Amino acid sequence: MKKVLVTGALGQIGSELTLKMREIYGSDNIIATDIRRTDSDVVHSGPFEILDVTDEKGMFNIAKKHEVDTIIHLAALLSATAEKKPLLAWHLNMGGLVNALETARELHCQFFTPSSIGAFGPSTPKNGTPQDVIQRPTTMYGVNKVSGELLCDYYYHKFGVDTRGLRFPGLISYVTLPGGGTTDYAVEIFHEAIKNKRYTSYLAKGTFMDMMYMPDALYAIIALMEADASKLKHRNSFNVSAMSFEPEQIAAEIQKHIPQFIMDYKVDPVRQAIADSWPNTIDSTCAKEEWGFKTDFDLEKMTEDMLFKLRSNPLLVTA
Ligand code: AKB
Repeated sequence: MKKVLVTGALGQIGSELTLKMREIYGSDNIIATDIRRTDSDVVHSGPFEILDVTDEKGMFNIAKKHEVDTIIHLAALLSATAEKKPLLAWHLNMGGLVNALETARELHCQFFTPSSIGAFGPSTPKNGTPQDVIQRPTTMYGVNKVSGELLCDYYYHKFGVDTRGLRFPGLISYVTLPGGGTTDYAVEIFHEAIKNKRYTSYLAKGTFMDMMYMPDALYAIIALMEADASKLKHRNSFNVSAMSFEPEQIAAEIQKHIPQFIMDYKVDPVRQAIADSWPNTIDSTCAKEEWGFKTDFDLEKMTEDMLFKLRSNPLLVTA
């Protein structure tokens, strides 16, 4: 990765990954793109271009102009929004991906795009979900993610594009809020705990899902992209997880720091159905064995760090 194009650079992952990669590879070498421009560090700390990922020519032209050798394609709709707007999700998630893969093929770029625990479905084993296992998701997001994994493998086998991917769990971070995901509650709960000392969970008690703190996710993307290709038996996409919990457990962890914090429930049937179709815990063994995946944050350490970071930067707490 010498010169990298990032799509969706103002999103939850992009806003932190762009800055991390600018630290490592040099500011001028990370070309951030998004559909809008904001008054943000990503826009001000290095090259930034407006890009709608459904515009194939636009993407190709930006990649060619900056002579990139790597594309990190992050722009996508998340699960709950995709379920509300399935055709838009297909158009954006699959159209954007195929445009990014075509650009990578034509310009001989290395390629990364995230998959998700959403690529699994109700017929997948729920606990310790293996790397290679039945994937019959019942959501539009899941259909996009499985199709995306297959398409990336196809570009690798057919055209030799060096495609790599991770099946991310819910990502917890304090810089940029996720938007429209099923796992978003695990971020919202921190903001509400600090502001109002209470939170209403839209997922029911006992709903376990995999999660990961953003610093571990950034490390995982960079480590996978830097990994020796000859060691990779898998490519698209590796199971990666750092923790699995249900709403009661994260609330209890927050209560250790904010004893007055209380949580109640008002279940949203759409997001509950999506969560119920996903695994409780996935198995990251292949990622550990093939490229040394590791994590630093468990539920306890992540909670402590999230509360510390949000309390010391009140502007980051949502109004
Ligand atoms: C979502 O909830 O849609 C995402 C994901 C797990 O892919 N956070």
